[in-house]
Amino acid sequence: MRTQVAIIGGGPSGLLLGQLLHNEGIDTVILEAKTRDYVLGRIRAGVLEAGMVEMLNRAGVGARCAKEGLVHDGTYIAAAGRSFRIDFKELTGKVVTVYGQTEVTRDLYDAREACGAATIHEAEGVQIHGADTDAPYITYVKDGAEQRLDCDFIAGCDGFHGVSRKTIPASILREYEKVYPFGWLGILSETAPVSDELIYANNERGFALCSMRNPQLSRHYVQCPLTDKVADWSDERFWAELKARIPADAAARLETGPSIEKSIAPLRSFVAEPMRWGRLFLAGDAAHIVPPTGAKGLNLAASDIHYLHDALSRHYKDKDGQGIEEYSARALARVWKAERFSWWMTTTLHRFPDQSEFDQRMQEAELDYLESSRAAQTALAENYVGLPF
Ligand code: RFL
Ligand code: PHB
Repeated sequence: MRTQVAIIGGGPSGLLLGQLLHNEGIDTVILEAKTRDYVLGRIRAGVLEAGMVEMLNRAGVGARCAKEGLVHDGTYIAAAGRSFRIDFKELTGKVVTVYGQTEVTRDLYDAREACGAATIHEAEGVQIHGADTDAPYITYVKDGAEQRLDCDFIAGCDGFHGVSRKTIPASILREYEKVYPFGWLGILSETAPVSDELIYANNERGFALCSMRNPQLSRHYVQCPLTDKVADWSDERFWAELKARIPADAAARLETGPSIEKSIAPLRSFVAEPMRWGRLFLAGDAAHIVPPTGAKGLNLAASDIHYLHDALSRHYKDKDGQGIEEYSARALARVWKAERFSWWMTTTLHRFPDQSEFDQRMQEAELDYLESSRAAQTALAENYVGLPF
C-alpha cells in the first residue's frame, strides 16, 4: 500500500491532520492501535481555545461544537475562603468553548468515514523505517498478517506512549521532564454543573476543579497522592472531599450522584526536541505533555497540527520546503509557552507534599496579586484563551 502522508495514531492530532489534508486532496492513511470505541471511551480534555474551534471549522467538522459547545467568558479561582473571577472576554476579547475531547474525536471520525479516507484500527507492532531517507515506510501487523505502507512523510501522532518519538535516535532527541508528586482523580457524573463557569480551587486539603461537559453532565477533579487507587475512592468519599475543597456557596449547591467514569491521571511536564527527524514529524502528546491544570494538552496538539498541515500543504501545493524545515522550531516556540503556563497554574494551585512555609506564602502572594492586579489577570486570561498561532 502507498499513501502520501502516513499518520500513526487516530487520536485528535492524527484525525485533525488527516481531515485538513484530505480537504486539500492530499492522501493519508491512519494507523491506530486500538478500536474506534476504545479511543472514543477515553474521557479527557474539555476546554477548547478559540484557535482550536477555528481549526475544527476549517476542517469542516465544527458544526456540532458550534451548536452544543458551551461558550465560557471567564473562570473562577477559589483560595483561602474566597473566590474571584477572571473575565477572559473583557481582558482579551476572546472566550473558550467547553466541548469534550470525546465529541471532537467522534466528529472527526464521522467526517473521516464520510469521506472514505483509510483508517486501519487495531494495527499492531507499528514500526517506522527509513525516516531519515527519501523513501520512508511503515510495517505493522493487521489480523495476523504483516503489512507495509510506503509514504512520502510520516506524522507521529501516537501520544506519549507511541513508537514515533522512540524511533528518533537518542543522539538526536533531547527530552525535558518534570514529574509532579500527585495525580488527579476525575469523575464524570450525570449531574448539573455546580456553576456556570469552571472553578479552580486551591485548598489546604489539595486542589479541586469543577468542570462540565453539558448542562446535565459534570466533570470534577481532586488532587490525590500518586499511591492512591481508583478503588480507594468510593463516590461518597469523592463528593465529600470535593465539597470540603470548594467555596462554601458552591459546596451548598453541589449536586451529587453516581459516577459514570472514574480515573486517576498522573501529572507531568515533558518536551521532546526536535519535533522532526527527516521525514518523520511528531505532533501532540507524542512530543509533549502538560499537566492538565491549564487545559492546554489538546489545544497544543491542535496548534502543532496547524503548523504541520501548513508545512505539508506548502510542500505539495507550492513545492515549498520551508514549512517543513521550520516545523519543529515554530511548534516548539508555542509549546514552551504553554508548558510555562501549565507549570505555573499547577504550581500556584496545588499543595505539594514538601511545601515549605515559604513556598506556601509565595503561593498566597501569587493568588493575592492575581486577585488584585488587572495585569496579572490579563496574563492568565491571555494564556488560558490561547496564545496566537
Ligand atoms: P492521544 O489522544 O493520546 O492519541 C494518540 C493515539 O495514538 C494511538 N497509538 C498508536 N497507534 C498506532 N500504533 C502505536 N504504536 C500507537 N501508540 C499509540 C493511541 O491509541 C491513541 O489513539 O494523543 P493526541 O492525539 O496527541 O491528543 C492529545 C490529547 O489527547 C491530550 O493532550 C489531552 O487529552 C490532554 N488533556 C487536556 N487537554 C486540553 O487541551 N484541555 C483539557 O481540558 C485537558 N484535560 C487532558 C485533560 C488529559 C487528561 N488525561 C487523562 C491525560 C484531562 C485529563 C484528565
Ligand atoms: C475538563 O473538563 O476535563 C478539564 C477542564 C479544565 C482543565 C482540565 C480538564 O484545566
